[in-house]
Amino acid sequence: MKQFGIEFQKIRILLYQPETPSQLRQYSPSGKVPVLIDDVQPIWDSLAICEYLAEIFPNLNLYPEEKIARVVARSISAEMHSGFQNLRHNMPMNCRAVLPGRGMTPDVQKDIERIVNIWANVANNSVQVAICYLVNLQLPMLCTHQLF
Ligand SMILES: N[C@@H](CCC(=O)N[C@@H](CS)C(=O)NCC(=O)O)C(=O)O
Repeated sequence: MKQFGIEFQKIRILLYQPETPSQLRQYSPSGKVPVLIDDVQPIWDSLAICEYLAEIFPNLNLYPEEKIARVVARSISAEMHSGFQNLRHNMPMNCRAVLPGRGMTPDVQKDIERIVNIWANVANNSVQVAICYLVNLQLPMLCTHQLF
């Protein structure tokens, strides 16, 4: 939102603290971040937030204008959102966590190769998709911000 000049206020909540679940529930029905609250309505999932912003700010072209580039951008966003379970499980984005027994496995390696492959194809085929995708990666850092 910052990238596109959309005004918003940020609420900071420390994750993984004893009081975190009750604090998150004040804003987010799922008890997770990110959540964007527009007026009184929460939108509580990163992809839903991206889609919502694309819908209410059509002039900003958050997704590419060109149909095929848009389809590819949406497919990548959806795959990123629902996929890579082995990578997420074994190498979660928590810089303070110590996770004995987790780390690189053959399945994690496959997830990483798929991500590299997505980027290689995007770079070869469509600059517009790449720009959109980079921008969308920033969008989840919306309203409620996690602190490590
Ligand atoms: N599918 C959700 C995932 C949300 C999610 O797992 N958020 C984590 C932080 S990245 C969270 O809120 N963790 C806090 C908790 O589970 O207590 C999305 O992308 O919005």
